[in-house]
Amino acid sequence: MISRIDLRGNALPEGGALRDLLPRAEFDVEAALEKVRPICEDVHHRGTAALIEYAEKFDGVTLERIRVPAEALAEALEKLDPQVKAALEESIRRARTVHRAQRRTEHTTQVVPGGTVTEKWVPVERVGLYAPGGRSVYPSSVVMNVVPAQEAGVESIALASPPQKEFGGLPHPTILAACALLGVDEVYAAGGAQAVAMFAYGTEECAPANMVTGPGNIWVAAAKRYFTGRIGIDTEAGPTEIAVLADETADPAHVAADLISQAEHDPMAAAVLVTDCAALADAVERELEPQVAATKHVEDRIKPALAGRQSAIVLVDGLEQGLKVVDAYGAEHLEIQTADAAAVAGRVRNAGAIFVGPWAPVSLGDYCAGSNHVLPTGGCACHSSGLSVQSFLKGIHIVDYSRDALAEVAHHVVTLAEAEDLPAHGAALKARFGWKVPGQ
Ligand code: HSO
Ligand code: ZN
Repeated sequence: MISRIDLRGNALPEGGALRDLLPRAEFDVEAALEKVRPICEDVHHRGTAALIEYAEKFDGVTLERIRVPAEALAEALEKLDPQVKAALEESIRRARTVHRAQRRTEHTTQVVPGGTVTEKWVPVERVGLYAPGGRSVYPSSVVMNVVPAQEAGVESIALASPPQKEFGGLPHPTILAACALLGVDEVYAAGGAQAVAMFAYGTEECAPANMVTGPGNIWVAAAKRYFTGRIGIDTEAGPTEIAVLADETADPAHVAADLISQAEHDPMAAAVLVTDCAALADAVERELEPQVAATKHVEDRIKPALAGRQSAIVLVDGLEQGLKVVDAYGAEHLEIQTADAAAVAGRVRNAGAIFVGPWAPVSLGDYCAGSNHVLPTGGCACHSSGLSVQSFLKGIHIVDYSRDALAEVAHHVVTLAEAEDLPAHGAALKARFGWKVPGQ
């Protein structure tokens, strides 16, 4: 059901070459760009009318307007299963606790007497969040996007989610209920690239946003790429990934369950076990069979995900090699199921989030750890972070120098300006000191 990559007995290649030996899904956003371009431009030129047409074409619903009425949000919250409501509230509470601690404070550095640089943090003014429909109706992702934006102090938060035929053209009721729980009242029934275009350009109903975040399919990712530069985005979300670094102390039943848990998302999802223990590898493989058979999304998602070339059991010669492999892979989620897991976790450089020891499965992080589950995929964990309060903040340097403080350094500025053949830069200082720069 899952392939093996045996790296034992050899010195591992470095960096990129090692990464090339490891499995990874292909997610060709570039190819999708050509298809989303005309949709985005159509929304630009025809606004709501275009969105209504796309809802008809892609979602099979006839809408009169895109904005979801306030009563629909209130009704969805009223009808929400009380247990789901309690669980979402706990998820929100924990996420708020963690994300509140990420807030940044203004800091002033005195560089020289009379010369300061203050770094001020300003939230993005307006953010559009995307919540997928179809097989990925995840109210938990609404929580993971809204909470950091709110804790960052974003004033205007709107959410878009595809209209659902079976719910009369509204987004899925649990998405609406999650919005109501979080106090987000500006919601649109729009999906795919057209929803991203609505936020990027604005329409008659929806003011343009400065940033769009949230998971989505390849069309959403392509639209985000199309608008990069015009608006801010979070990282492009590809299919979800779990890597488990395990030794002989790991429980094979738990490792198998955790690999399956993320394979459940998508036939392209990746599940990778890295271990130095061949007996554990065998035991995990034995566990996979019955556990897969006993679960739900077997044929359409789990089996293709585990059997796909993006998933594998990777055998290594010991923990040091294991760490090299997980660092080269840069998983979205990395579990450490080894002896002294906390110390091992402390040595990992590249991962979206790290789950330490036997009692921190990825599913905990998906819902109720307090951590964020919008994380970098496709190896982007080698250079990027998951969603956080910081994602919604802009740092601004405020430079404040007195005459004396400027005079003290003016000759250096003029020298550097001349070295770069930019004499007008130097002239801006000379003009202030009667064209004779002190110290020159
Ligand atoms: N594991 C997914 C998030 C998710 N899981 C939502 C369940 N619902 C990507 O981090
Ligand atoms: Zn998940």
